[in-house]
Amino acid sequence: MAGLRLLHTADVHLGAPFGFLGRRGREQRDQLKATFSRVVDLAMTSQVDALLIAGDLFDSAYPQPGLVGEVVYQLQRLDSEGIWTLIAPGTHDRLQPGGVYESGDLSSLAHVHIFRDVEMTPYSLGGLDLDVYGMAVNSEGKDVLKGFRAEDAARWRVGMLHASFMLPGKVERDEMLVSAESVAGSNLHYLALGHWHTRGDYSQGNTPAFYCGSPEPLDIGRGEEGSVLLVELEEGEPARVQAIPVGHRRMSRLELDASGIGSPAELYAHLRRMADRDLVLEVRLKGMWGDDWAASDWDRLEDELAPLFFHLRLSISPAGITAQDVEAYPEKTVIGSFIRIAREEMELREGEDLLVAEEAFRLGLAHLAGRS
Ligand SMILES: [Mn+2]
Repeated sequence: MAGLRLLHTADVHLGAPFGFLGRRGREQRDQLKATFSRVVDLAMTSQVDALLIAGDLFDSAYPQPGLVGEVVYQLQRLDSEGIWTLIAPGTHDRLQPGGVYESGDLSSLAHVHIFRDVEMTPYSLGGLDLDVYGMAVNSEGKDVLKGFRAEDAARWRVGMLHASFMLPGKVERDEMLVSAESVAGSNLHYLALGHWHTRGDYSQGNTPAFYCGSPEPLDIGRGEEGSVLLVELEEGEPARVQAIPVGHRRMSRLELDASGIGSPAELYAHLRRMADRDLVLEVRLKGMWGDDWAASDWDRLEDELAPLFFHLRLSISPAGITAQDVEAYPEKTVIGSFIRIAREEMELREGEDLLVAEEAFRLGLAHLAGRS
């Protein structure tokens, strides 16, 4: 009996705004399209039977018509080769009246199927002796595979879900959940998961279950490369699941303790060595105490280094202000009192507000230290 080859992707987030990248957001939006095109290339060169997209292909249920046109073009390339594309609407591109999955642009292609039911529903690909089970996101917050068992009718049984994997004590609530127990009892040969943007193996019992991660990084994290999964199923053999890197950029957060670095010149050298025009780097500095650091011109450092990266952001971590640092500047001094007030402010803020407070703190501290 012939085996089955699948390419598994999810969380492409086409059209994502990338506001945190400032003027480079548009370039990263274009990169997502280029990376998706690479995924389609890979589906063709790897001669897969089907491309599985386990949710959040688009960043929104109402993407720009031009973007939908690009995706129709890409899926046409697969369609003309007889390669199937199976799509589960996700949380970002959820099924909505008049939304992208109702307009018909995508589903007019012969080899494209969109799962529109809000419970696991099989779609049979007769020529491949394959049943694919999938669903659109519902918001019941329950284990969506509870009691589910794929029927033995077809030779191959594959599932697609955009859901969080339940980890007792850690992950227990989300719109869609799936439990270890229900995955183990699903009778599927492979479960393609989406929703978490980092690749991971969540196989249970005899059921291989994987998050493929985003093909192109979306958020600043540990600098993982974007990838897709090539899944090969053969009669009587365990599934072969192989990560294939397709991402172009990396996004990384770095915490640096200035006291360990030594001096501003050494900090410059440290960051200079990391220069990479495809790297988004957020550096959080802490422990910059002493005159050397207080007098350094952070804006100039950032301006000097930024062109060597795709995007660079330097910020002072409020967590870096230790009790000891505060001790170094007694409360009755201007700096000491400023640090105490600023720290209280930063504790009350989060997100963009926190970044603004951190910037004010950084400038204020440099200013005061420069005068002392
Ligand atoms: Mn997502």
